[in-house]
Amino acid sequence: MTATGSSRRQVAKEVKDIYGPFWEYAQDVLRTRIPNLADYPIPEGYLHKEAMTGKGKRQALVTTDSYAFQSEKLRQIRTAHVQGGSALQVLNFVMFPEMNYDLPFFGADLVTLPGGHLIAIDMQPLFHDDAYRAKYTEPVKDIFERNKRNLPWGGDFPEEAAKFFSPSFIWSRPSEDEAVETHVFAAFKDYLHKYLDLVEMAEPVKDPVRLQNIKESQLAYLQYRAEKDPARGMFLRFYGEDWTEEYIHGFLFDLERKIETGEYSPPA
Ligand code: DBV
Repeated sequence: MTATGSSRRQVAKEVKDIYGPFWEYAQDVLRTRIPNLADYPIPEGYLHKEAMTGKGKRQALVTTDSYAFQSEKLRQIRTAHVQGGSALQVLNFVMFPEMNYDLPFFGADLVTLPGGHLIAIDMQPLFHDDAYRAKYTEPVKDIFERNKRNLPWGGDFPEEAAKFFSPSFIWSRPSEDEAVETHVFAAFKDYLHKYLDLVEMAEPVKDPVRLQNIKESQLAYLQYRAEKDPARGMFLRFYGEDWTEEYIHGFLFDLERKIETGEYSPPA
């Protein structure tokens, strides 16, 4: 059911779009720092989605907007921006490297719920050996040390997900909006620029064994995230099962599907 003009305008006026400035900033940086940045196809019906949720005073419009780009070294750069009033704001921004690079994934999961904010920002490693850590975790150490001072560790964390995060993982649950607008935004900018530095320096991998290892590690990450997406429950409530499963497997974590359909074959 689509909201009438007046109630949509009324809802929008009352609610702060806390992560809009993050995505505005990121788009500017992507456009200025990535050569030949191109649009990435977003499936029909997934660019913008909305639904009314809740009853009476708690009724709210929940919109989900999707954005996606691609470049020579980044197979998919995509964002889901969910806005559901003051009780729910989400920016999930992930960059997936091409399979002939051993680059980590850039992952930012910025979530605002009634109970407060949940922040996960990381360069998620493909491998956990010393050589890989020296290449992709060491360079992040300084910005990690600097930003974690203002963003204390977020506590409880799904054990099974730990292998997908690096030692420089920013995981925090700030309670004040002000901390998000200042400290989280600062960390977001630092990690975005550092990641694009690593992308700029990355050389294509030629060794067939290493290429196979990269493929297996990328697919393991994508499969985990598609299977255990913490937002699945939320999307199911708002938009139903068909839309949700297609959004997760056909856009948010689409590698397996793209390989199956032959739309993507790892660069030789
Ligand atoms: N998380 C996503 C996508 C989202 C999203 C695509 C577009 O991967 C939102 C939406 N994350 C989201 C929401 C919550 C979380 C929680 C709405 C809150 C769920 C709730 O409490 O109801 C990092 N995101 C989390 C959590 C972690 C992450 C650790 C808390 C634990 C949890 O609820 O599972 N990033 C996220 C994650 C991995 C990752 C789980 C796993 C590898 O890379």
